[in-house]
Amino acid sequence: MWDLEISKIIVEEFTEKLKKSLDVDVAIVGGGPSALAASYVLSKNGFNVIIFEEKNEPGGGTWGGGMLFNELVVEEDVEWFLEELDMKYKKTKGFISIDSVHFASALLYNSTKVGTKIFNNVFVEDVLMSKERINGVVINWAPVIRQRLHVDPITVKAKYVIDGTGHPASVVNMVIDRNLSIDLPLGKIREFPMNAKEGEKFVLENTKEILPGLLVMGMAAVSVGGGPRMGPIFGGMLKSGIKIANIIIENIDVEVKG
Ligand code: 48F
Repeated sequence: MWDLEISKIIVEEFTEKLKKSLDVDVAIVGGGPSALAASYVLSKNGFNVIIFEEKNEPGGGTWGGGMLFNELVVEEDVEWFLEELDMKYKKTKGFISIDSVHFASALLYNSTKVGTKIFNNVFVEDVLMSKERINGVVINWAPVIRQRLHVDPITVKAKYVIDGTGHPASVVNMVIDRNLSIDLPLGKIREFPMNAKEGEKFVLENTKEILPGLLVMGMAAVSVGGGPRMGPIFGGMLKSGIKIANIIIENIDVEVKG
């Protein structure tokens, strides 16, 4: 009976995928452009990478371009990355312009093609931590959280957790809520008004490991560092993801205990 077979395939394959994802090298929270760039580089280099995205559609703030004009801009120095991902784009006025739907889908396609597993509709509600470091994340179905159902989560162990949650820097906020002191330059998570040129520089400078096992990238790095937002220019997001991937590639030999 087809209907039964179809259901069995879905349940068995998903279970298999989730089982393999319970103990990983890198868990990324949020499925925006920085996450997709980071996961592409990490997976391509043989790391076991998962992304948890609370929405049905991963891609974060890419799909709508600027004010729903579905076109976005990157700097010319990321052209090599667009080429590597086989994207179509146009050089204009010293920048590169790309259809935002094409950009989002190319990132998603390439990241998953090299092995990243994306779990959509999954909300990261907490972190796993020992005295020494952040050891993973605590997950639940996003609809469970939205409906405020009284259902316990499950945990995922990871050598590194990356906060790729964009403007709210949700993971860093969770850690602060747990009373762990993080050295925030402004003493709190804060973003400044739009300034594309400064913001693009700032995001890269503030992309780093902020606690053992916890790294920040993309807009989360800007909010944590206290810098200006930059709107619909996305080169900094790609470069931030690539930078965080390279930081991890150079340090991955950590032993995760607990
Ligand atoms: O905000 P977002 O696109 O992250 P990003 O990679 O890129 C920022 C740009 O889109 C844009 C910008 C560029 O100039 O300013 O804003 O920093 O994507 C973040 C994703 O994280 C998800 C959220 O739904 C979004 O898709 N997210 C946030 N908190 C959680 C989460 C959570 N606790 N669990 C799972 N997903």
